[in-house]
Amino acid sequence: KPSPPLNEATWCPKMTNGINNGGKTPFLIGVAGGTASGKSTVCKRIMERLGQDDIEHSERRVVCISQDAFYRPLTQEESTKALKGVFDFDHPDAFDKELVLKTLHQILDGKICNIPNYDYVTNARLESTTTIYPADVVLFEGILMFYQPEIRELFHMKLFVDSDADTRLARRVMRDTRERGRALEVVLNQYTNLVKPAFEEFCLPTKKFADIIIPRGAENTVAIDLIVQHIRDILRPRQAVGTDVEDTQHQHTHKR
Ligand code: UZR
Ligand code: MG
Repeated sequence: KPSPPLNEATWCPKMTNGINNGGKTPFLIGVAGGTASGKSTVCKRIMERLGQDDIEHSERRVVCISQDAFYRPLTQEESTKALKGVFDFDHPDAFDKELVLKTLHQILDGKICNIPNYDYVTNARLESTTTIYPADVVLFEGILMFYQPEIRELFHMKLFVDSDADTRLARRVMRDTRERGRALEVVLNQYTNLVKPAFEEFCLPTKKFADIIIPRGAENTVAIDLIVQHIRDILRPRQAVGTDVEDTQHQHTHKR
């Protein structure tokens, strides 16, 4: 096997002791885009294509985390507003930025970490948490993933899912009324008064930070295939074209 250049981090097979040894780091992919643009679905497709969706969490080499888990706890007053649909969940301040940063650093250090579980019905964190095990590739998706420079600069690859606003609104209405038990009027008011203006002010301007913009979201299988192929190439050690990669596929090199 060729040895990696000294100034590059090398990733080894999955570690089970919860601690990374020697500065090895997973490949971190940020996925941003407006509400209901298809961020979660794009991540799911990438996971599927890399054969990671139907295996035990602790065994996964690719994991996906949502920014939803990082909504900060609300005060009593904010919580009352949230129940009326007038709290701004699309503003950067709605998120626990410190926890996002801490989690990303733990992931980059190859450590096991626990993240909150969020309940959209009560707009609050649940008692339970989710354990994130060290993996080779970590996808982190959310509307404002590229807003804060400190967070943005940690990603090795940045994707922006760019679906039409009317498509997003249609999906958002379906999701909020069916899955989150909200009244149509509340959903539409919230969209017009809070979601749309915040998208334009905070999310859309971060599109320029993306390495890849994916039009039409999860429907765009060509883009998803290209990204999956790129991830495979990055994770594969450098070698002559056409050689067998089966036994070396668990060793990766990439720049940090
Ligand atoms: P995605 N959101 C809720 O509806 N309720 C909450 O408790 C927390 C967040 C919404 C939020 C944002 N806006 O538009 C959306 N509101 O979740 C982001 N109101 O999630 O990217 O999956 O659409
Ligand atoms: Mg989502």
